[in-house]
Amino acid sequence: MDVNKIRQDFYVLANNKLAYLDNAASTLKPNSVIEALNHYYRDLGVNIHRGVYRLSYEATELYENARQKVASLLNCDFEEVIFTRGASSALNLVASSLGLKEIKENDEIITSELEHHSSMLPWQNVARIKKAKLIYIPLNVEKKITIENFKKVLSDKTKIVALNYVSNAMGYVTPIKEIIKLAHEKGAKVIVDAAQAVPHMEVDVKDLGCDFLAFSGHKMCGPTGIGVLYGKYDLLQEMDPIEFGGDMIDYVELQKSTYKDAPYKFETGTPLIASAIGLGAAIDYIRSIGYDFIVKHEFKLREYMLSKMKEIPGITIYNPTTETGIVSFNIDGVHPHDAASVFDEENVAIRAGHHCAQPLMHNLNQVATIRASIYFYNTKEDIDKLIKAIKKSIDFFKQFI
Ligand code: C6P
Repeated sequence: MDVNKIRQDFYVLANNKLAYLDNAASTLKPNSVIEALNHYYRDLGVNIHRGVYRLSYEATELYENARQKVASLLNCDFEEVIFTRGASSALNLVASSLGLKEIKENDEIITSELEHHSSMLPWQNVARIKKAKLIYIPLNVEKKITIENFKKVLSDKTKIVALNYVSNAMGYVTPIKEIIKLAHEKGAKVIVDAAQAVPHMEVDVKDLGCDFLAFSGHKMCGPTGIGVLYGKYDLLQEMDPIEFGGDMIDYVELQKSTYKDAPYKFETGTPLIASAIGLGAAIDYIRSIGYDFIVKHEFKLREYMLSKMKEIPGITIYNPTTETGIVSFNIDGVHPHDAASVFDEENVAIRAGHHCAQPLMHNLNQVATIRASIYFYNTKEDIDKLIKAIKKSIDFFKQFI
């Protein structure tokens, strides 16, 4: 794989000197995805499932083909793929439907301080409403989730385990397969937030055995406004919809109605047609690159980035043992937002902030960090620009410290 050739597929990379290192927030979109969106809007532009004419048939086919592409990516059945607005909506759907129905007073829900708010807050809400207990796995000294610590909080009262597969703030990979096995032995259901996993590594839901798994399209070369909830079919069938209206019904009477089977009972109203089609194109694109290449390339760049960073005195790296392409750090004495402004002058895009993981920031004793996150189209030159920007920030701000 020639990364310089890959970069030509991305307008921003082909036409700009930007070192784009904010891929955990959102990735750039290749031309093929933009063309898929254009095709729908330009050549079709109609609604699906309802129209008895060719354009509508064609749009319906593209939309449902995208679902099939997701199913084949995750190794699940077509009916187990629900399109949502993003990972957040997907995670909220499980909590609002299954959570509010099944959780009882004093039941226990396990999550972690390493979660993105979207994996934690829906269960905080369920726990509050149902008077259940939200239990946090103690993080180890590196701030990782370990099996040993998971076992300390797992009990016969555990009904739900809601955890990330890859932490968006630290880049750690949760030992999720083993956790799922242990949770199932207690009869608990496991919801995996895979928003930072699916874009970067092969994820096989049958192999993991998870009950639910969520991710977003825009973090894997797809459009914004599309995400996926995978759920085991039997569980989805038992769950109630959380939105009611068009397209999700079987038969409507004045006082009661029946709904379609999963996944359609969860996709109310005109669905995210263009975005789903765009996600299908993104999956094709990522598969043409291949996860083998993505994993190897990101590993090489991460090692390079960490080795260069470690040579710079005056920076603190919070996750020196990161297992993916995410590195969180701070320049001693410099607010991350100030550093980010200097980086921007150097044409380096990173994220500075709490990364929607405020409890983790409290745990780190920080209000915010600088986060550099890589993807398969990044190069050593991007990392060199980052290192130069870090050195420039240190030079510039030392007069104020
Ligand atoms: N993290 C980040 O910069 P949405 O916003 O619904 O597409 O994805 C939410 C989400 C859920 N889980 C994880 C692990 C995530 O990383 C994200 C999104 C972005 O880290 C935006 S806050």
